[in-house]
Amino acid sequence: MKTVIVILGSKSDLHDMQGSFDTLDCFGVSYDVRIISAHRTPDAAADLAGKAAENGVKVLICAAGMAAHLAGAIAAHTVLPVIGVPLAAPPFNGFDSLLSTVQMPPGIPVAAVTAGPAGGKNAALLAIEILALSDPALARKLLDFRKAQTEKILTDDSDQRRERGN
Ligand code: RP5
Repeated sequence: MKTVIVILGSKSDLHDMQGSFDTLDCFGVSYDVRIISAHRTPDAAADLAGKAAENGVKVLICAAGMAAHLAGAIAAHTVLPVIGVPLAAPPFNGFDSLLSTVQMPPGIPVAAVTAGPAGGKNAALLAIEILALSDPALARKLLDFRKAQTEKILTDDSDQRRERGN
């Protein structure tokens, strides 16, 4: 078992979560991907979450759309940090999954990130930040990432100003 598990409510969520996989790969963080549904495979969800800590998992990322109870259902069975990614699906395009993910009752927290594919990337970064609390090499990679991100925006700004002549 790896330090991070990315759980998807459906195979149809794989594409939206590519940014999560790419980011974890980029930082060299090992992870497993599972397709487990809070509603359609509730026993598997409880089993995975209940055994995660003893299996060495440190953070769980849960991505789901519609009535997105996956992150909450996983959080109910573990005290490990759970990050929820609300994905967009018709007809409410993610507003439904946002509320289902973020509106946890007091006592069972879920760290809900951005709705949609950007949430996949942010969930991975948040998981990496949690792991970096006890991993100085990973913390340095995060600082390098932030620096490169800042430099890219500054370069984009100077490039576009030069192209526009201002
Ligand atoms: C959710 O329902 C899944 O996470 C997915 O976003 C949505 C639709 O699932 P499928 O019908 O594509 O399996 O549980």
